[in-house]
Amino acid sequence: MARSALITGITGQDGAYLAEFLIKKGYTVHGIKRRSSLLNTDRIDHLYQDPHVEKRNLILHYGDLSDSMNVTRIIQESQPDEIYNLGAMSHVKVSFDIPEYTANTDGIGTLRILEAVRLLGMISKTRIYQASTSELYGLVQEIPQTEKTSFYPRSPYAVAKLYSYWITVNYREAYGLHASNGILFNHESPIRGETFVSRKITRALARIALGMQDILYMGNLSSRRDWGHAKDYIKAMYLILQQDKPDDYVIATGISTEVREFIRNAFAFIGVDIAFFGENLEETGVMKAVDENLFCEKVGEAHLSDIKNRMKNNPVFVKVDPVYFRPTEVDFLLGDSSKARKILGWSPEYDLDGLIADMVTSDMILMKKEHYIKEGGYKTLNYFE
Ligand code: NAP
Ligand code: G4F
Repeated sequence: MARSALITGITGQDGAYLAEFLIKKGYTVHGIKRRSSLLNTDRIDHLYQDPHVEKRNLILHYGDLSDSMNVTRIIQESQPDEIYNLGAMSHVKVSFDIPEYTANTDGIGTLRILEAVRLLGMISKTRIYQASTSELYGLVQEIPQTEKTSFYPRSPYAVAKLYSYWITVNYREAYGLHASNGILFNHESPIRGETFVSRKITRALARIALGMQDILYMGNLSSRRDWGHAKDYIKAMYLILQQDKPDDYVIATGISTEVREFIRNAFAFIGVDIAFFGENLEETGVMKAVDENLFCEKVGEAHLSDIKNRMKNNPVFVKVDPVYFRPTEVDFLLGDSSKARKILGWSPEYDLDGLIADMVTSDMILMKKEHYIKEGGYKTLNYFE
């Protein structure tokens, strides 16, 4: 019989990639989606099947991690072999604005799943993956961070995730549940939420190159992250649940990069050389030169004269706005995923340049479509040849 999985957070970045991956492996995938006033299934629409198809491999249930009865009923009805608990209010900065909601969803939500599996008598049937995070390391106590590094969370989000981490470990030890934590470092993709820093940069880059935006306002340019590609990271989630023994694993690339450097590398991909001047709130990013051939290849010849004029007359395109600062920041993350590489046989296929290329290429296509609609058609630009 086909294996079945339940994914909370299926409408999010990781949920969408994981659902596609598991369906390709022959799984029947159940997903929890929240009711919202607008459709929120963009990322999984390509996987959708008519409810009248006899044997569907993707089944969506309305639900919410804050609702115990709902969570319990969905687990009972779907009888999953594997649960991937990816649902969360996942934005660190926003968690300072809605700390109680974040604790309820990202902390107690995990307990609701574990307890449902226990009370439904599914301990020997169902394996659980908990989406833990490098944010747990916060004010880092060791470099690089491993499974043994002490945690020091620095946001309501991270504190809620700390509860989830330990309650997962506790249910494993107390009741023998096959429950594991993946301690995943930052991972991004073309379908990353638009307010996370990587996507904010690649989206703004495309808009600036097309003349649709002047300034990219940023927060802390000096923080460093260990960035990977979500497509690689969801494979690790799957591998973790295929192990005979449940355990906790760090998933990371082992390379840490400054936000400032991410911006520089992204602009280099379209042939624009940039530099940063000034300090703190006065820091600015400035366009210095353009590789015309590369710019024409990645953006289009139609926009070359505009970017050259922009560079001559008004080269500042990054400014700092303190509204994006966090009350307590995580300055530096660098993961050591030796254990996962050895035991799971996992390693990432994408490096940072590959990730940036994927994201910028995708946002360039999306923004060209927006620009095309705004400009009223093909009159001047042949975008889709
Ligand atoms: P994401 O794109 O923000 O997706 C979060 C998902 O959770 C969405 O489907 C969202 O639904 C759902 N959700 C939010 N609140 C919920 C609630 N109360 N009940 C049920 N579902 C709810 O996040 P992601 O980047 O895919 O990350 C997946 C998981 O990994 C999250 O738990 C995140 O905290 C964790 N994580 C992420 C990273 C990373 O770098 N991406 C690293 C480590 C850990 P809507 O679509 O309706 O909003
Ligand atoms: O992209 P971010 O918002 O990601 P953050 O805070 O690292 O959290 C993400 O990764 C975690 C794993 O470590 C996940 F658990 C979590 O769910 C989420 O997916 O910010 C990255 C860095 C921060 O230091 C932030 O202060 O970029 C800095 N930054 C600078 N300017 C900015 C901005 N972040 C955002 N979102 N927007 C800015 O304008």
